[in-house]
Amino acid sequence: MYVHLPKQIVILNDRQVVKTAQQELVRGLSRMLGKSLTVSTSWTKGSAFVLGTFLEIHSRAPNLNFPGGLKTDGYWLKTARIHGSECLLIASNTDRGILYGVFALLSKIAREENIAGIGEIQQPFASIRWVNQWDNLDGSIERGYGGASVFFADGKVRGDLSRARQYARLLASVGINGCTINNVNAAPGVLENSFIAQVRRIADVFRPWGVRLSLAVDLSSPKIVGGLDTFDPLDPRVAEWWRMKVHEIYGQIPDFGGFVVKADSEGRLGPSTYGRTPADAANVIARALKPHGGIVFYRAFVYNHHLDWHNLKNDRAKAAYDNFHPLDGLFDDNVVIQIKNGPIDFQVREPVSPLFAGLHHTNEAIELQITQEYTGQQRQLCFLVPMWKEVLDFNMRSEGKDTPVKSLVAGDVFHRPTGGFVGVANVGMDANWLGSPMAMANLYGFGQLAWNPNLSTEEIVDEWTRLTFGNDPRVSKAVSRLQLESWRVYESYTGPLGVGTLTNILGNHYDPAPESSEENGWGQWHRADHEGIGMDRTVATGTGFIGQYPPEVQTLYESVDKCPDKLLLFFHHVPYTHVLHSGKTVVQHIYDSHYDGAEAARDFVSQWKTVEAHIDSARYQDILSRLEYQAQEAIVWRDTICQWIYHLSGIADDKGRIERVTKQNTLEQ
Ligand code: GCW
Repeated sequence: MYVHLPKQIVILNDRQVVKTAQQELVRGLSRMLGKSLTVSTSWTKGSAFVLGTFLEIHSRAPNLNFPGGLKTDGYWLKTARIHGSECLLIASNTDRGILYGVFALLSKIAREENIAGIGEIQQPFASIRWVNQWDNLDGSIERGYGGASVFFADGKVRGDLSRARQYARLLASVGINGCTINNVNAAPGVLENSFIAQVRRIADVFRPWGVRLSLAVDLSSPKIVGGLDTFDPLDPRVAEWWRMKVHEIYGQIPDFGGFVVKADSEGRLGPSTYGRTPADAANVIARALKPHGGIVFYRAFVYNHHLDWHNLKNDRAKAAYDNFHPLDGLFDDNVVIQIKNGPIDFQVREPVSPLFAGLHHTNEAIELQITQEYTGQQRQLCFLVPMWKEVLDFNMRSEGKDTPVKSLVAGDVFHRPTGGFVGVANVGMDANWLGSPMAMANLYGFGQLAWNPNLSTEEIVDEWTRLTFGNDPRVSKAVSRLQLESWRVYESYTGPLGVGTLTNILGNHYDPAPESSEENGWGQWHRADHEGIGMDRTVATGTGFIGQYPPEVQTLYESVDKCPDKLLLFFHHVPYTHVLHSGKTVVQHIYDSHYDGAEAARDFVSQWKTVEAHIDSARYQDILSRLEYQAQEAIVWRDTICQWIYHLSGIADDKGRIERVTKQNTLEQ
């Protein structure tokens, strides 16, 4: 199919990222098609791949009709006759866009797509497409399940940064243009002069891939690192300290991206120490970054983890909106409020954060979690793109208009200068980056959605599957099906009906331990007792959280009758005998859901076995043993949660399954 492809590449400049693009094209075509291409910087006659900016190509081919008004980093793949020969143009307004265009072309070839006569324009939905890594300087990664840090070891930047370089390549291949390399629970030491010189080496390996580096910083750094007696954001000495520090960083890293700030959260110091607001804190840093083009990502994950659990009106879900909505309009234009998708914390199912509709004069970015902290930690299969799609497509009806979350975060609705997507990736040194080969679909999917949230889940999973396992339809169908079912299945045997993930929140966030959520100040409450289950977050009788949404969304959630079953227990406390829209009682739904989920997890094993003859045995065995393990874990989950509910409610399972398990356990004791 690709016999007529050009045999030479013409690059119209020799800037670093374009050189990377050229090298990728040479490498990709040689490995996939066995073609060897010549490279030239001057455009003579003959058929060629032509890599350049619109301006550069225009100056050589003025008669071509160029697409206008493309967003930054958008690209054009175009077959055109130039100087009498057929050429394939890979053009963009930026060098990074040219690189993305090359990756897109290679992806098409890998998936055996017909590219004859191609004429395709792609452009990113938003300018911010970043990942965060929660890497500690000792080389460990908070909530990382794919091995040690690719950046740090023993308190220093690694000597060998080849994996960091490959990571930048991986990120660029899915359109990601920024990476925060250290944990948001930031070690102040990253801002020591000696450390910045080390970080510079990481920025140097990112640069050829168009990935900007940023750092998570501790707000008390002016005191701890700078030796001042304060870190009050309104103190001029503090402002000057940030200004000088930023100046120093840009001296080493001229394309530095900016800072991520976690403050007044989970024990981190913050502006509240001095009675100041997040806006005061964000702005002092933003002003230091502004002349250099840097951004501050200020996280909205600010909440009190010592909430009084006796008080039924207390609600952690309200914290982000309560803290940030009143400050709307007070943040500088190079501040972005980074908001987790849900109001609690990356649970298997949450409604969207109402804060997305609560900021009209402030930039925002959505924070999604690629690393599967509460969703099986890469030991269990949980493909998160379907969840993210639901979140991004959710229509907030802000001011009574169509305002899906994706458009709010991109800044389109309220005409903000910037905005977008941040994914907590936490890849590590493991050969497959995330610990499990199947989990990489989440990183791929995050990149694809950040570029174009209008892609369908099916398209994304099909592309990933074929790029990863090849084009055999028997394999791609089976893998896609597993991925597509996995979130629903994981939810059904862990925490259905919006109750939360029910993991051990005081420990590993993995094993089932529903009681760990209650009777402590963390606020991940489900309020299950002998009468009923769920958090009453209504305006009428509950915490009032629902009142933070725009009116039409309030109407949807406030009434127990309208509230969708999948989120019922997030918003309402109901008796176990409450009848769902499905016609089942809550308690029976819980039992059935856990049994069906465990059954479906077992079925994953049989589905996987169908591909045995069609993929390499190493990956086949690896994934097989993971799925077998998951099937066991699903039974542990099923029995733990069902027995817990049975003991609380005293209501028997219609199908008599729980009583049998309980009896059997009693006999065994
Ligand atoms: O859910 C919590 C995680 C913490 C994390 C925190 C956050 C980096 O359990 O490990 O800290 O979220 O997002 O800041």
